[in-house]
Amino acid sequence: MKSYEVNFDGLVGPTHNYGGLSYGNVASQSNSQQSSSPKEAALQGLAKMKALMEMGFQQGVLAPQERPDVAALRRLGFSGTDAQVIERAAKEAMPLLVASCSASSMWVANAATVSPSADTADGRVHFTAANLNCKYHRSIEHPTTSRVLGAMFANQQHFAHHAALPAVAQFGDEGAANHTRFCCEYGEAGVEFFVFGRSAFDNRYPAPQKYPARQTLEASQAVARLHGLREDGVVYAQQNPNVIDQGVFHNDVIAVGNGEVLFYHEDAFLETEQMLAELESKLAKVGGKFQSVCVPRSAVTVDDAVRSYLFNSQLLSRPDGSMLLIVPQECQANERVWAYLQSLTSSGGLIREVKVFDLKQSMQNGGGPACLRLRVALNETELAAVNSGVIMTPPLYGSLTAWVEKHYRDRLSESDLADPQLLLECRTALDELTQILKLGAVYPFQIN
Ligand code: SUG
Repeated sequence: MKSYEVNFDGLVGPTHNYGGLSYGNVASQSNSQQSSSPKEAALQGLAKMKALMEMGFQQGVLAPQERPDVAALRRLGFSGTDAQVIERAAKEAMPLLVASCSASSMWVANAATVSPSADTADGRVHFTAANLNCKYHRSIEHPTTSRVLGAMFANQQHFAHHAALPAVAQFGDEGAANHTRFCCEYGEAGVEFFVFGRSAFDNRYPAPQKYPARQTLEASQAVARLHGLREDGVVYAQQNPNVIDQGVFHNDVIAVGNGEVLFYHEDAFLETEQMLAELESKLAKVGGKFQSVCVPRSAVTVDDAVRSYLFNSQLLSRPDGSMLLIVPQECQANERVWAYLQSLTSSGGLIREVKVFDLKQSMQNGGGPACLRLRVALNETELAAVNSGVIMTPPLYGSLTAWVEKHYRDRLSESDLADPQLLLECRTALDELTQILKLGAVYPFQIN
């Protein structure tokens, strides 16, 4: 049976702004308080989805969330009408209003961890929504994420959904941003590669000194258990704590994998040799030949990687078996990174082509091409069971761009977040969106 990797991209929400909310994420910190363009951000994301669809890849879309999250503000003690809740939060605790307005759900690589049916004990595709417990503004995403994923992958014969792990730092889980899968064909059993930043219960694993390690070993192990993965089908590796301290807040800022290939930076992991050997032997057991492409620090420094987001690229398989790398334009702007990419594609290896995209609005908050997509490997039968409303087509692209043009503001700055009108605009837009994407009622304002 045919199988595919379907990329579901997060649609940028109408409140996209630069809140400076993510300590440890260099771009988020350095662009704090700048004014944003939600409209441009959403159109940039849609342009990437359209381009991939036109290149022949399976492309889907994942809906944004209701923001400001008034219910979250109410849980923090703000009361009155929705407008009063927003006004009071703006007056008394602006950082909490800013957090409740973040459009961070656009980075859907963090929405969930997904295991394809060929890897799981019950033969279904498993999803575990990420608790995103490290940052308050992200920790409020998972209830709606679960409802949206449930509406997209509703068929229980093929899809199994797990609630987010316990909401404590010991089970800090950032979803697919620290998860990669190696395989021969997407529909065949593969090896799932979980990268963690620290252990919550075992102090033999070193932790970073400066910035938080968001993903714990124990969270990754829990996800593997929930999904019913074989021991032989899982490899765990620790991220190098020194690179976390240099701004590599997720593994997908320093490594990306696809098919039988891992593309990574020399400094990305601890115990790299052992890890590569385990990946090679486990992939061999399912008939695969593991290949790794290591980018040496002499060619590209960790700082270059953090600034350019070279590794936050999408590594995609072309029909002839070669691979294509989708990179943000910041890679072209960095001389060393661009020179490296030229040498990589002309070296005769598997990665033959690089395509550049302008995702500046998202990049300024630390979200590159790979952050914006959730990969779901599906066979033909499973793909047919996905809610067809979320699969990208030329007419859907047309409807979504018209919807963005109609509802989104050109500019947004911090003071605009205090305007209760923004909530009404967001709800009006999302109500229409759930009809366009055929999602049914998924948002708090549609349910309560
Ligand atoms: O969690 N930025 C996100 C970026 C997530 C990128 N995802 C992956 N690497 N997979 C984060 O740090 C910034 C929001 C702000 O500051 O307004 C933010 O949440």
